[in-house]
Amino acid sequence: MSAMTSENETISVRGACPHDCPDTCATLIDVRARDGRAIGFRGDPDHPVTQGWLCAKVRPYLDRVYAPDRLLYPMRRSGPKGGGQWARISWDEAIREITDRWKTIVAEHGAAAVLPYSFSGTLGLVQIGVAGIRFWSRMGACGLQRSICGAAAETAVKFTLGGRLAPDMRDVVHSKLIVLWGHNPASTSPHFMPFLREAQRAGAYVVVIDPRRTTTARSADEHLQPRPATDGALALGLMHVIFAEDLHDEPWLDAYALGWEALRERVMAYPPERVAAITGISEDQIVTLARRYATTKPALLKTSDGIQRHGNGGQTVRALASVPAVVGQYGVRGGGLFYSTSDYVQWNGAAVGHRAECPPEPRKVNMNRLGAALTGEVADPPLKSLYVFAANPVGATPNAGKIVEGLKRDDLFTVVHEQFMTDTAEFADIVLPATTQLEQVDLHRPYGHRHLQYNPAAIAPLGEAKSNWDVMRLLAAGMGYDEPWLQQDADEVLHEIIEASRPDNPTLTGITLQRLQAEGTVALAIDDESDIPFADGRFPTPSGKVELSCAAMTALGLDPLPDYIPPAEFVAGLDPDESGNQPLVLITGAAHHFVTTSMANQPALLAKEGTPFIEIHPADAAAREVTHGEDVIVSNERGWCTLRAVITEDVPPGVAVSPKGRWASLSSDRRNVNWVTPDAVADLAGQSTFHSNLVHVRPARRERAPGEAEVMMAAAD
Ligand SMILES: Nc1nc2c(c(=O)[nH]1)N[C@H]1C(S)=C(S)[C@@H](COP(=O)(O)OP(=O)(O)OC[C@H]3O[C@@H](n4cnc5c(=O)[nH]c(N)nc54)[C@H](O)[C@@H]3O)O[C@H]1N2
Ligand SMILES: Nc1nc2c(c(=O)[nH]1)N[C@H]1C(S)=C(S)[C@@H](COP(=O)(O)OP(=O)(O)OC[C@H]3O[C@@H](n4cnc5c(=O)[nH]c(N)nc54)[C@H](O)[C@@H]3O)O[C@H]1N2
Ligand SMILES: [Mo]
Repeated sequence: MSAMTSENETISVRGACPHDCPDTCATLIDVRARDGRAIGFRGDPDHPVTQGWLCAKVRPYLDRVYAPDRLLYPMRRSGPKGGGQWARISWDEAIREITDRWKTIVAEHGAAAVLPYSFSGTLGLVQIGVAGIRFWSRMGACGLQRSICGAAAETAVKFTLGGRLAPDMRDVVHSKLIVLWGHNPASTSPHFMPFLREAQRAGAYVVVIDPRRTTTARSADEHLQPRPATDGALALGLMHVIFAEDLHDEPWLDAYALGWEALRERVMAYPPERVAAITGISEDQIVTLARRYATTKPALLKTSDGIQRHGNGGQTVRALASVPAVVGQYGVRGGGLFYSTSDYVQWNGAAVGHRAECPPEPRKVNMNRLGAALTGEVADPPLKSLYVFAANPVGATPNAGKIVEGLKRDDLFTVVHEQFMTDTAEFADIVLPATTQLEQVDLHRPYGHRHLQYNPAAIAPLGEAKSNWDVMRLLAAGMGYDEPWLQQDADEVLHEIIEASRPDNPTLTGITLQRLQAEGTVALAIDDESDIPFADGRFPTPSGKVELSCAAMTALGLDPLPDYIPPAEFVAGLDPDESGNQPLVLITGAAHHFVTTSMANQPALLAKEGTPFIEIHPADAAAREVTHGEDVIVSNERGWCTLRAVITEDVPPGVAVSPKGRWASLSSDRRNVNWVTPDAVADLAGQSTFHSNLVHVRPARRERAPGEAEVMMAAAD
């Protein structure tokens, strides 16, 4: 080997993309032997689903890892909260200061006054799963209801089918009809798209149901644009037609479903004319889709979480999950429901959390109500400390203006563990530097395919960055907790959980930590019989059947049958604006080049996404005298923000779209769209209601919004 080659000799390390996406790509990191620097970041071509290519947002990952603005050292605030003045401190000082403050708070108010807030910066078992439970349980800290994303859908699918089991995404090539319902995989699950294209080339018919003409919708055979939050009615209407025209599969329902006659009774109330009035979709389209769905087999219904972020989200997903049953499409290759694969492995809860060895959880705070919780809704004891990791609530959580108000409290002690100075980290008392996936160990269980993926640390931590779990170990020692399960290293944690989980998870047969370390990606042990979910006719529900009528819901005081109930925000309405315009419904789904607020500070990706914008229909723009490309004020009773108007027929009249994820600190008004999103909770599981959101839109030039003078002043200095 020449001197030149050995100078640049690299080793390739197999890893896993940690971000909140069903695809969980297998990655290859090329590390230069000479100095341990990562110089290449690629998809692993050996992965059967992700197949060696990365999405546009993760491809430039090394820009993120080596970004000049990475947080590398612990820092203490040295000016007013949010004032941007920091002093570097050591880890020892940071841990001592945090644990001293907590000891005082616990003594005065109890540990319930300390709220840990984490969500989806990483989806790893150690760095979010274990780091989100063990230390906090030991402390007896305030619990967090993790309901910002898909809680209602998860619960609805569990009630209906018994678990989140979905087909192999490659099996879509067997489908003859694919309904992508409130789901935009071209942006949010890009590795599904090549398989979808293959199905289309083989003649499959693709229907997209989404108020917005998304990238996914553009390549569909048919695009239906219901009014937001009316899909429950649409699903009930499809079932109405199917039953009325005797297209249902009665022998299948008799054998495998519970309560189908009661459901048939319920859908009587949803004839096409009523559903057309509710959804804005024509009777003809409803009837045609119902007939097509009932007669084109196999038919796959694929959905995700975007569709259920509104007041009726839980019942909407109950209705969606019922549709395949009515035509006997569960247990069929190429058919059924694709929601999530998360329950193919259920990690042993005792090994993950060690809860039985801890004090009981004193209470839970719904993460969607963070602002309210910090400003008085939670009392006795009030929240006195907030510890944020792997989350950016100011950027990503509804009613953000309230969160900022809470974070400004002088008597709130806030610690943020982050890779970057986010909108949330700005308000911290202490900021701790976090490793990226390249610098930490983890194990991933994807929600879109059936593999496990091990991720070793490919490079040393940058600066003094530490992983979530390593910080928990320091905090545990600082608090004086001496349980051995608070001091294991990441691999020891994984070994314990895998060994404890295998006896109850046939899918883990033959899977050990050692094998994961050696192979990186390991397919779950799924045999021919279990390959197609529910092919044996058994559902892991209490009755063993698809529960179209669900006794567990009755027991909780919920409607046991799916129904359509308009979200409370829509019923309450919003007064017309000063020109007499009715409010628009604002939906705020995924941006193509970010994962929520992650990556939304990377210059190359920001350049692709452009100025924060809002799409409105030409008719709505005309009525509000808004011209294409000008700034508008988007407002309601919660707050306001400034966005650039994009006038387009991609959205229907009455609906506006502004993708989530923008950083307030990178916006001209230091706000983002979450200054207007609702913190009300939905009909099931404390679900967020981002999309049942009424707003007014008016040109920024016309008049100042309330509070805008403040922004002009901020911009002037
Ligand atoms: N590029 C990218 N990928 C991501 C993310 C990201 O931010 N960016 N986020 C990740 C996360 S956290 C998640 S949970 C998943 C979500 O994955 P998806 O659910 O696919 O993504 P969303 O964009 O939230 O919602 C999908 C679609 O639902 C539509 N929608 C909204 N309300 C309604 C409604 O009432 N009815 C119907 N029919 N459609 C509606 C929106 O217009 C949107 O196009 O994506 C993950 N992947
Ligand atoms: N308007 C609107 N807002 C939404 C939604 C919507 O539909 N509309 N969707 C919601 C959904 S679906 C979700 S899932 C939530 C997601 O909301 P969050 O979970 O808050 O996710 P992000 O905004 O991506 O912020 C994650 C942060 O974690 C940091 N991070 C990454 N890895 C690590 C790590 O290993 N350790 C530590 N300590 N930090 C790390 C990243 O730098 C980033 O700042 O957003 C919600 N926000
Ligand atoms: Mo999410």
